Amino acid sequence: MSQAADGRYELYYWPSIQGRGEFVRLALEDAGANYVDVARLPEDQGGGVRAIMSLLKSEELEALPFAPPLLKSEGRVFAQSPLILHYLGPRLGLVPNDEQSRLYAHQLFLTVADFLVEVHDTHHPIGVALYYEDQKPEALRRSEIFVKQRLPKFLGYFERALEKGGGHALNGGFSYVDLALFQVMAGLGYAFPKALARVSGHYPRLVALREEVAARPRIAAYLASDRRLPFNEHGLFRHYPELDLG
Ligand SMILES: N[C@@H](CCC(=O)N[C@@H](CS)C(=O)NCC(=O)O)C(=O)O
Repeated sequence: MSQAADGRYELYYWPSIQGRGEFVRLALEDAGANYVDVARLPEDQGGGVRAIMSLLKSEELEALPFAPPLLKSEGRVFAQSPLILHYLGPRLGLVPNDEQSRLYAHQLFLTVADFLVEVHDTHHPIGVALYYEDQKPEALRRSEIFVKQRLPKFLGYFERALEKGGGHALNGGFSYVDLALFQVMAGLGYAFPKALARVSGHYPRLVALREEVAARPRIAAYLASDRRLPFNEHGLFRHYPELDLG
């Protein structure tokens, strides 16, 4: 199970949602990397959900993965989106070279990952195995707290990071954290359009970064392509108007 001889990266992620896999897709796309989004291939070409399940259950892996996204590269398979990006960052030229920058990028992305859990909990505060419809009152309570307290706290922190970095997350230049912040803003714009519109005046750097990233040539081409899945009500960022407490 090695990385293909041509140096191709293989991403294994749910084929119908952006989810956490999207943070990896954006990095690979922005770098123009040679990669395959394996589960989006037809099953008869080794793709589909079956490809993910067989990798998750494989007895041959040294590092046991818990959940997708998974990356196969250089003979290794590993999971956890922050770890995948920590690994890919230097290889794709998406983090400055020095150790301090790499550690700070990792710290920032881990904070994005924390935020994603809270975003997810707005629509699934009780359990992932339950339908949203079975936890609506709790989702509403959770979303009130999210919109009033947690959203401004996290966005305020990311805005401060951009201020410190001179418009990007890291002082040394564009990084995978900037791509992640783009995705956070795009996701919030889909899931909580009213709430985001109400507060976005407080976060001019995040708003500007979202536009800057969307205009990067490879990202613009990706967003216009069918490789970019639409947001939907199966992913992390879901639009339920009743939770968008603007
Ligand atoms: N911390 C992990 C979370 C992975 C995760 O929660 N993956 C989701 C999809 S975004 C999943 O398939 N979870 C299955 C499960 O938790 O049972 C990461 O950032 O990669």
